Order: sequence, then structure tokens, then C-alpha cells
Amino acid sequence: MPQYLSPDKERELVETANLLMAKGKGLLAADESTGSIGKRLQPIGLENNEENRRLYRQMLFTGSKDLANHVSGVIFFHETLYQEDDNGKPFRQILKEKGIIPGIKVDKGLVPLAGTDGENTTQGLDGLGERCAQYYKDGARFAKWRCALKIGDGLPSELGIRETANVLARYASICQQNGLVPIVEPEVLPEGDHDIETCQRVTEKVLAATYKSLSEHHVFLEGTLLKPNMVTAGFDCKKKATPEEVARATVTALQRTVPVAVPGICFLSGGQSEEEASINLNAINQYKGKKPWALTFSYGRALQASVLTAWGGKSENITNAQDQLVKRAQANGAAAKGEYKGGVGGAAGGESLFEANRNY
Ligand code: 5MM
Repeated sequence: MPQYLSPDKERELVETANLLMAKGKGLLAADESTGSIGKRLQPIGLENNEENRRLYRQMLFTGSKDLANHVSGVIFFHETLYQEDDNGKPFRQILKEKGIIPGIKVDKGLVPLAGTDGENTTQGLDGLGERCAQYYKDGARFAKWRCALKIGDGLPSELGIRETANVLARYASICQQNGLVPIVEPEVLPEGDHDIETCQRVTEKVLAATYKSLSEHHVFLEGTLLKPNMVTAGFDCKKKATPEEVARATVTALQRTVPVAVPGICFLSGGQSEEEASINLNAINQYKGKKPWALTFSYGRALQASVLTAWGGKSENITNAQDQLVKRAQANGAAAKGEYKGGVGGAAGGESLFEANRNY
């Protein structure tokens, strides 16, 4: 007899996924690995050590409970899941009391795919079942795993796409067996001078392969979420796409590839400025066409840039920095309903958050 998930497990996964995709809410991706958070702390002159990382995350999580009006879940890095505030209260507990669901990044980063033109896969499957079981016991209810694919001459390759799809499906299956809703993140990177049509074609290929693989691995789609890139022109493309063009290309790619059974799609911001990420999400939600899923945010950089600038590592700036977070979360919450009017601003001043060669 094939082993599927029990009805109780399926029910719990659906419930978690629906809570995460509640109307007007999205996710805060605060799961920067130790190397990535170092790149955020460096511009404000902070050393990348455990205490500074704790202080930064404490500032993020201990502000007004209004954050929970717009943020349904926070993705932690392993270290952060076990960190506490100055009074010894675990961050995960602080968020739970606000009504925010703790999630966990379970991949162990990108590694080269040998014999390819600089392509990667993502590692972390060994021991994943045990880790997920422990994370569930420790309060996490969803997980995230990121794969990254480059657009270029002959890229992504068939192998790159197939490998990404397979590893995401294995990860998703293991998470579900352990009660965690898997967020499936096959990021098509924005590096390059390709046009929006090329990005759409590649995104469709990648998503189609991902859902084929999820089906082959018997992943229960109603208990999953997708975290894709928006379909945009490459960062070096001369012809920038308007928010309406991004919306049309993004929704079309999703319509062609993502089953209706998937409850929600939460975009990554991929180096867009905070304001751009909100405006594009808004345009996606305003786009007239079939959209049978929640369409919301799971932003890292586009929710933290103003916070970091306003904080600057100084305790006297904590309240102002926390207000910036609520402000941007509120803007994105409105965009998730297609009600964002624009112009909320922020301490980061609408600057591009693109990082060249982020993963290579
Ligand atoms: C927050 O960063 C996440 C972890 O990245 P690393 O493994 O490189 O440290 C990352 O997966 C993030 O959740 C997504 O890329 C979305 O973040 P952006 O900044 O694109 O919204």
C-alpha cells in the first residue's frame, strides 16, 4: 500500500497554509544565512557576530503588534529560531504571542552543479526528516528551501531545471511528512540583460518542471506554497518593464503552470526597491484575469532595507526602525489586496536592492 499523508496531517497543513495566506497578509523573510546577514550589517558598520545578529533580529521582532495585521509568518534561520530577547524570551514565542507563525529555512545553501556553466543546486536533504521533526517540536509550522537559476546563453540548462525541480519536490515531501508546510522557491535570478519575454519563458519552464516533479513525488499541493520571482526584465536590460507589464507577464506565467490546488503564491523581491516591490505586487493583484491563488509577499530585502537604515545599530533608533517595518509591511499588505496607492516611502529612499553575483 502506498503511504500518503493521513487526513489529519493534510488538514493541519491546509490550515497552516491558509493562515499564512490570510487576506492582506504576507511573510517576512528574515532567514538570511550567516554570510548574507553579514552583507546587511556591514553597511551600518556592525560586525557580523552572534550578538549583533541577535540584537538586529530582536529589534525586528519586538516592535508593535500591528505587524501581525500585515505579516502572517516570519521565516527564521536556524540560529534565530533558538535565540532569545534580552529577557530570555525566545523570539519564536514573542512572534507566536503576536499571532505570527514561525517558519524555518531548512536548505543548507547553494552548491555548484559540476560540469555546468556555473549552475547550482541546493543542498540539505541529508537528515532533513529529523531536522523537520525537531523544528516542528520547537514551534515551526512551515519551511522554506531556495533554489536559484540563472538566465544566460543556454541557461538554465535542462539538467539545472530538472535537478532544481527534483530537489524541491524531495524537500516538500519530507516537510509535509513532518507537519511543516513547504514553501517551494525556485528563483529565476534577475541578473543579465534579457528582456521580460525571456524571463517569462524561463519562469514558465521552471515552474512547469517544478509542478511535474511535485506531482511525481506525491506532494499534497493544498498544503504547499510557492515563492517565485516576479517576471521582470533582467537588471541590465535597457527596456524596463512597467508594473502593468510585470503583472501581465507574471500572472500569465503562473496561470500556465501553477495548479489551482495551490493556496498561495508569495513573491520574493529579488533586488527590487521597497517601493517597486510594493507597486509591482499591487499591479499583480489589480491585473484582470484568472488568479485562483492568494498573491502576496515573502520579502527579505524589500522589507528590511528601511529598517536597517533607520536602525543603524543604535539603540536610540529602535522605535523608528520598528515603525519602518510596520509601514512597509502595511504597504505590502495593501498591495496584496490591490489597494496600495504608492508613496509610503521609507528610510531606504526607494534605492535598488539588487546585488550583483549574489549567489555565484
Ligand atoms: C532572506 O534571505 C533568504 C536567505 O538567503 P541566503 O540563503 O542567501 O542567506 C532568501 O532565501 C530570501 O528569503 C529570498 O531570496 C527572498 O529574499 P528577497 O530579498 O529576494 O525578497
